[in-house]
Amino acid sequence: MLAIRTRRRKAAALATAAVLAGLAAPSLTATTATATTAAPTTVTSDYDSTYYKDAIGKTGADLKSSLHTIISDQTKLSYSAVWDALKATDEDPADSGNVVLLYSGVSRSKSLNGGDTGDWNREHVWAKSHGDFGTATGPGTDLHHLRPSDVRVNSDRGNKDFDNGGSAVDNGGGSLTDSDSFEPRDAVKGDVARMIFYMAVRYEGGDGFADLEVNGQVDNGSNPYIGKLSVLKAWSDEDPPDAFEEHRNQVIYDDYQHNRNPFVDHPEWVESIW
Ligand SMILES: [Ca+2]
Ligand SMILES: [Ca+2]
Ligand SMILES: [Ca+2]
Repeated sequence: MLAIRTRRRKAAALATAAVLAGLAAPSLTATTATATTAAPTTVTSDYDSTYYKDAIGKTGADLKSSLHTIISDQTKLSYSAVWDALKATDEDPADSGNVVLLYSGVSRSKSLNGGDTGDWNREHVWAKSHGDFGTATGPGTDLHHLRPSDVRVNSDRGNKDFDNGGSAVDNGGGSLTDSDSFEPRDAVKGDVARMIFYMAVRYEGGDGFADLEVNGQVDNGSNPYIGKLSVLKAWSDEDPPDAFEEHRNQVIYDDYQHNRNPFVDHPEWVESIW
């Protein structure tokens, strides 16, 4: 998988270099006689001709609708099964006995899952009160937005929306918070944004759950919305997917839910839809 990822990166880098140099992509000059300008920079994933084939070429609402259909075909976990799944998806690459905690960045023993101070627990990045989906099998057990978090830091985040600003969270790894919002540390800002965007596409009012959507506010309370859209888009740009985020997407796809977060594979789709 690492080799595949590397190839993809190299291909993307070459395509970008070609565009920067003002060169048309070779495939365009070879197959399209009327091409007179360089192709826009495109992102490719290993799943474009298979998993994403019905979405490729679409934009905006059509893209969102197509992705919803694709990613809704999934296996669903019970809330108790989430514990062991997170031990796999968020394993510390440097220590297989540990998981990496989302907001603090701390590496902590997998065996310290629980509810006491010093434990890690199951953080719902899309706060479960925003749409009131709880921990029933469904959005409340969807691994694509569940992450190990320090119990106290999880409590400090609570059900706040996301925005820039505030004061430092205790042992929060650089995360900030104020009365109405939470700002995760820089290294996971994009991860958080892409988890939120996944949830907005995956949950469209079916399955007996609310239609989750992103909006421009920070005081959403129990409404099925999370903000702040402009900030989440900026975070996605500033913190593109890295090996850890891509690996957890792959583990969820291969071993658990068998669906993918499209925004980890195609971060540019955020801008197309929102
Ligand atoms: Ca605020
Ligand atoms: Ca990141
Ligand atoms: Ca939705």
